[in-house]
Order: sequence, then structure tokens, then C-alpha cells
Amino acid sequence: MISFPDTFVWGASTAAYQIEGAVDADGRSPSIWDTFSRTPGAVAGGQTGDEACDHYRRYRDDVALMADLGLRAYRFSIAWPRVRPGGDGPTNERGLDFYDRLVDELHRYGITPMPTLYHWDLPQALEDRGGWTNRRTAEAFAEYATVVHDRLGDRVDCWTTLNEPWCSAYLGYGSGIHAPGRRDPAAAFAAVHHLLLAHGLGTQALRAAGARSVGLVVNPVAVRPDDPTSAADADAVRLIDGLHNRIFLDPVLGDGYPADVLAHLSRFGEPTWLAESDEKTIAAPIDLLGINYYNPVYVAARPGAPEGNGTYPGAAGIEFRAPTGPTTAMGWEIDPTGLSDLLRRLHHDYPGTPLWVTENGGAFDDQVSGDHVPDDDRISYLDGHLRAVHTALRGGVDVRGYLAWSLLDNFEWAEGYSKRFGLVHVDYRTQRRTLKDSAHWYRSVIARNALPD
Ligand code: PNW
Repeated sequence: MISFPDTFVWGASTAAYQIEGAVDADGRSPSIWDTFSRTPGAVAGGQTGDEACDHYRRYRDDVALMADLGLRAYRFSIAWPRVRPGGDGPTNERGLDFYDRLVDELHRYGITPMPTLYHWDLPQALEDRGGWTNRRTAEAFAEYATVVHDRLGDRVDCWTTLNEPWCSAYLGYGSGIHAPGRRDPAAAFAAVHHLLLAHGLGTQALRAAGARSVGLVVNPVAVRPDDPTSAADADAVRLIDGLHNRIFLDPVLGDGYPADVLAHLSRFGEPTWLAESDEKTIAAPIDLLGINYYNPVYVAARPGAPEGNGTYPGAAGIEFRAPTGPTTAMGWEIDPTGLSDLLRRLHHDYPGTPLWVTENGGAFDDQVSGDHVPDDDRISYLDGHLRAVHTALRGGVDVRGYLAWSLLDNFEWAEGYSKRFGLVHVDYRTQRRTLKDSAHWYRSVIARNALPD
């Protein structure tokens, strides 16, 4: 048996816009994802989160499912447009009521609530004033964090500020494949900075309000050279690592932006967004770092290769190698060594911060047969990645918990409902939930606190 530490925390994750539905309920205002999903061509099949898993109304049943699986922790996100429909200004108590009920329900079963304050659903009202390109959005985030803490802080110990600022900034403002769908490299870097500033100001605000544990969730990626002997490929690795990993991790956990990254982005103009004490604010101490891990990437230097779709602004002459091994339904390479490498690297480069795997999982083409959803490919994905976590633990890395992505099949952003990541299958016609084989498997892993040999 491959046993985990007694204190290891098992759980699952979701996000508000991906599961809640009820987008008009109880005073919620539109978010950038409501707007974006209504833009022709933005989301596969023109789908929206209007109904999603109807979790807003079915949360009691869903918490009962979590208890049935034996989850000890549940990571969910709070929808800013439910709590402050204008982005800033008046608080909507009815929006907070939902999370109040959810947190109470989790405690009834002894499940630890781990809310993330921002998982991509920016109030449209703030986007209309520039969104994450506007410094004011970072301040509004800190105000919103305080309001949420005032209501839930007596029953929530562990908070995370943002989910994957890389996606918000680069996919939202650089490549435009996520909301708000802008394609402007300079805007993407301004967004990186204001997201980091929001994290720093939010962390300070939560602490001032008495929060016990505060962290950030990122999606660092293991960047590997296509040809390990090529010096040019090593340079490409350094640039992509800088734009994906160090641009977030160094300011939060170290001291400021890395010089090579600042030099790279100077081609998009002066960083007028960088004010005197910002880096100090962003470096506010944190109690945990959440890692969302799906796959490694391989890069090669290919002089003349075009910049791509704006996902890494300015990174021309670099090719992202297509997966050579097995992939998930997303086309993402399956390679658990990327997770153990990453955990070891974070432990080494940024020592002293407890790590959590806050998302990990795979989309596969699940088929329902009666009451049964056989998904051996997901079981082997999860098993492989949990072994990688165990390898890191054995190597002395401080990993405190593992939260599978995702509890439920849900709205997979630009892919709509076509990609299923859930441990639990959702029939979107009837909203019926069916445990997949992987859910039964996960329940037994949790019960034993171990993987079979
Ligand atoms: C993460 N990419 O998103 C999110 O935190 C989840 O909401 C999401 O459902 C999950 O991973 C699966 O996709 C990502 O293009 C979306 O590299 C896209 C990328 C990475 C992460």
C-alpha cells in the first residue's frame, strides 16, 4: 500500500460559473462569462452557464454526494457578481446567503470549506471600466474580499484569493479564448499585474479581517525542452517558464518581477502600471500555495515560427510540440512526472510555503450504461498523479492535500459542456447525478488513505 500522511486532506474542487447556474437569481449581475458565452463563436455549441449543474438550487444534494465520497475538504468559488453586483458599491446580502447556507451544509458533514474568491467571473460592470487592465479592479477585489470574510469568516479558516491568474490574464486579454475575449498583449501584462496586486491587497484585507489561512491558486507548468541537448531550446524554456511561472511566483513568493521577464515585456511599452510599493504589496506572506496541474509542455526554438495566438505575448520563434504520448479528451498530454517535477521545483525554489494540489484531473469520453459510468482512463489518470504526489512527499516536499478536478461534470469554459472532468456524471437534461467508477475508486482511496500497490 502507498500510504499518505495521517494529516493529508482529500477533497474535490469546482467553480461558481461552471456549476451554479441561476445566473439571474437573487440579485446576481452579469459577469464577463455571461457576456462572453453569449458572443457568437466564443464557446463550443454556443453554450452558457445559465443552468450548468443547477448547483445553486441542488447544493444540498451535492454536499450529500461529497459526504458519500468521504471528502474532507471542498474547494468552491464565490461569485463576485452575486455578492457585489456592481463590482464595487452596495453588497447584495441575498447573494451571500447562498454561500452562508453552503458553508453550513458542509460543516454539517464535517467537510472543510475552502473558498476561492475569484474564479474568472468578473462583474461585467468592472470590465466596462477596463476590467483587469484597470488598477481600480484590484482595490475593488480587496473590498469584496472583506465583505465576504465579514459574513463567512466565523466558519471559514482557509481562503484562496485568485484561481489561475495566468488564464485570466493571457487567455482573457492576450489570446481572447476566454472572457473578456480581448487580444492585446499590453493589456495582458497590465492584467497580470493588477491580478497580482488584487491578490496582495486581498491577502492584506483578509488578514486584517482576521483570516487564519490565506493563499493563492496558480497553474504552474513543467516546461521542458523538445531537445534536451539544444541551447536554443533551453532559451525557449527559460522564456516560457518566465512568462508562465516566474512572472507570478517570484513577485508573490520572492522579491519582485524577474529581470528577464521585465526586459521581455518592455517591448510592449513602459510598464506604467507598476507603482512604487506594488511589489511589496504583492509579496504579502501567504500560508499556502495551490497548484492546479494537468500536463507538461514541450517547447522548441524554431526561428521564424509565428507568435502563436497571443497566449505568450512576444514569444515568437517558439513552437509548442504536439503531444507524443497519450492524451485526455482535451488533447492534453498525460504525464504525472510533470506533477512530481513541479512540486519538487516549487519546494526547492520557493521554500517554506505549504503546497496543495488544488486541481488535477482529466476529461474523458465517458459513456453512461444504466447506473454505471465506467471510466478506467480517469482512474488511471488519478492513480498516476497521486503516485506522483506521493513521490514528492517521499522526497520531503510539503504537500498538505489533494483536491480532484472536478466533483461534477460542468461548464468547461470555451469547450462548453462537451468536456467532462467530473467524478460524478451529470445528465444536463435531467440534472441527474451518477457516480462514475472513478468516484467509487476515489472513495476507497480516501477511506484507506492509501493507493493500492
Ligand atoms: C483550469 N489552458 O482551467 C481551471 O481552473 C478550471 O476551471 C478548468 O475547468 C480546469 O482547469 C480544466 O480545464 C484551465 O488552456 C483552462 O492551458 C485552460 C488551460 C489551463 C487551465
